Amino acid sequence: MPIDFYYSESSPPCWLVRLLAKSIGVHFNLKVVDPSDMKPEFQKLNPQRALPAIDDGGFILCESRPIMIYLVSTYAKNDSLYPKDPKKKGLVDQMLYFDIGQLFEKISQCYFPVVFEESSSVGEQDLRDVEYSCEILNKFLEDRVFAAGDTLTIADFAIYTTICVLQCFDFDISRYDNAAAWYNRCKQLLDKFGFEEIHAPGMKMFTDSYRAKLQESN
Ligand SMILES: N[C@@H](CCC(=O)N[C@@H](CS)C(=O)NCC(=O)O)C(=O)O
Repeated sequence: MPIDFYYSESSPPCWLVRLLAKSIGVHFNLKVVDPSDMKPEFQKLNPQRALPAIDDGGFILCESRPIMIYLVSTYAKNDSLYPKDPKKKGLVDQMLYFDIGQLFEKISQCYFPVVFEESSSVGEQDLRDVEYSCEILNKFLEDRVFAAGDTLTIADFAIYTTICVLQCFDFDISRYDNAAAWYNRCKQLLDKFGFEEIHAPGMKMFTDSYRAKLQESN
């Protein structure tokens, strides 16, 4: 039975789950939810009122990263994307937490008020926080091919999507050499699973909204 996937095109956490699902051959029954008009039926599924969420034969799961872990653990042919080995798994978890708690957090604090709210410029300190987060990512990637070591894992799907979001805001990632090289490696490997369909529409929306707001203020 296909898994119901509740999502919005404008939601980066939804992008990374869809990309991961495609890469392991999991088919989703797509259910569009408007984030600004969540119906009571959806709120029953997720009291946090946030996307994405899945319904796998009555098993409801929310939060993009745990959804990725569940999908790989249940449906992937092997554990390479989320290793069972405690040390390898620990490193993947570390990078997932770094992404959600630091990198994506600082990017959203800096730019989402411009994209989604009334702000028409980014704060200096907020931008410095994004740059600092990118410096940390760059250090993590110093001796690594992928986010958590030598092989592709779900941490790459998450952080790649976060950096895609950052690309919407004219942020120059090439200043961070390890991160830039890793981003290009991921792009080559991951985009074939559906970048045009999954990431591109939301990225265009972010880019257009950001540039329009900045222009308004000039
Ligand atoms: N940590 C959550 C974040 C989920 C989240 O914030 N989703 C946003 C869309 S990007 C949402 O549904 N917002 C609805 C709202 O704020 O009402 C995850 O990764 O799944």
